[in-house]
Amino acid sequence: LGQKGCTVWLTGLSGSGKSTITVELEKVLVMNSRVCYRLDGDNIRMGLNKNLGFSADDRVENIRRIGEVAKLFGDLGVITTTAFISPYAADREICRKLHEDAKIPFFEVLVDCPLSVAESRDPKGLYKKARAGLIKNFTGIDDPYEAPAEPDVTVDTSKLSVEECVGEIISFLQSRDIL
Ligand code: GGZ
Repeated sequence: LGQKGCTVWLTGLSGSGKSTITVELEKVLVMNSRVCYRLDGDNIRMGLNKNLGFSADDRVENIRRIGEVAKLFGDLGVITTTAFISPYAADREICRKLHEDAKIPFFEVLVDCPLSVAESRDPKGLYKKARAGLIKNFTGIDDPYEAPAEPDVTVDTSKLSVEECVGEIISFLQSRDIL
């Protein structure tokens, strides 16, 4: 493609706003004539990873495969955005290392918001089910979320609009000469 690829890796709780942000971020990237691809539950957990659930082992494998796919796209010159909870810090570090070894920039974006806010959004009613014990190992309820200690970008979706969050990420990418 003659363009430099990179991976913009969003991490955050269910309902934090990762997917919404990547959809809008992608529009801005496309307007800037960049080739990009969005990885999210709809195209990964329904396809490549449809044999995986939400046990600790399955989440590790989910993230590992997503990291490998993002790296391949990056090799091709694509800006890949990912919207997965990716709750475990060690797995995100493995993905970062994978990219670094392949000389593809990897940026971690913490999509931050208090659990109470994510839970009040509850678009699919999953938090309610998790509180009722109908879903086990739900991130933030009875499964851990390990926020990155040093994210490249942090956007707080309880304070910023979607446009403002996207603006923060775009400014960051400009500061790194990606855009
Ligand atoms: C967390 C779960 C669970 C459990 C189903 N824990 O709001 P959603 O619905 O669309 O986002 C959540 C999505 C999380 O999938 P990821 O691939 O991002 O997770 S991970 O990175 O941890 O592998 C939620 C739904 O799947 N979901 N059960 N137990 N989220």
